[in-house]
Amino acid sequence: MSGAGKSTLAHGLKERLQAERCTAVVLDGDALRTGLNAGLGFSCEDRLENVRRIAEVAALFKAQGFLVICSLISPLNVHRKLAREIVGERFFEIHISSSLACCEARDPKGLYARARRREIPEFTGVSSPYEVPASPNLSIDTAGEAIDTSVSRLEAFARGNICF
Ligand code: GGZ
Repeated sequence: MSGAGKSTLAHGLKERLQAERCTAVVLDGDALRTGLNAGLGFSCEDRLENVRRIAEVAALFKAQGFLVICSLISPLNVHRKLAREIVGERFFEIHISSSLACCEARDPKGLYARARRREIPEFTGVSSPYEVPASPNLSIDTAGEAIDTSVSRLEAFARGNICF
């Protein structure tokens, strides 16, 4: 969810991998919403289109040998299923599993406060659903550990599952 630490961990992992000469790229949902996905909102349909576009871009990068790290909420099982279908083999789902209470306490951009005041509609975890992944390939609770530790676990996962 928003504030769980997706972007921080994605960029942390990318830096570690690049130090090992692995060509990694981050596709961040929030960042892409300012350009490629500007114009999409947060309805279920728009989120599906957001995920679809990012998965298509990921597939293009993957086909050219990049390790692609996608950091986006993709809140419903149907969103993750679509992404998996588009990307194909070597798709790994990583759940950044911070609780709503923890994300809301962090609230780095003040979005939860605005969502509670109903200034932002369809806010994930507040007024729009989040389905916890049933069987992610890896789960990391960012409330319980330091950023560096989480990045190390991601790096170990990448080393164990992806050749680079
Ligand atoms: C969820 C929202 C919303 C609503 C703006 N719901 O903490 P952030 O700021 O950087 O991450 C959130 C980001 C979510 O975009 P995604 O493309 O990852 O979402 S999805 O995969 O569901 O399509 C948050 C900000 O956008 N944001 N409004 N209503 N997050």
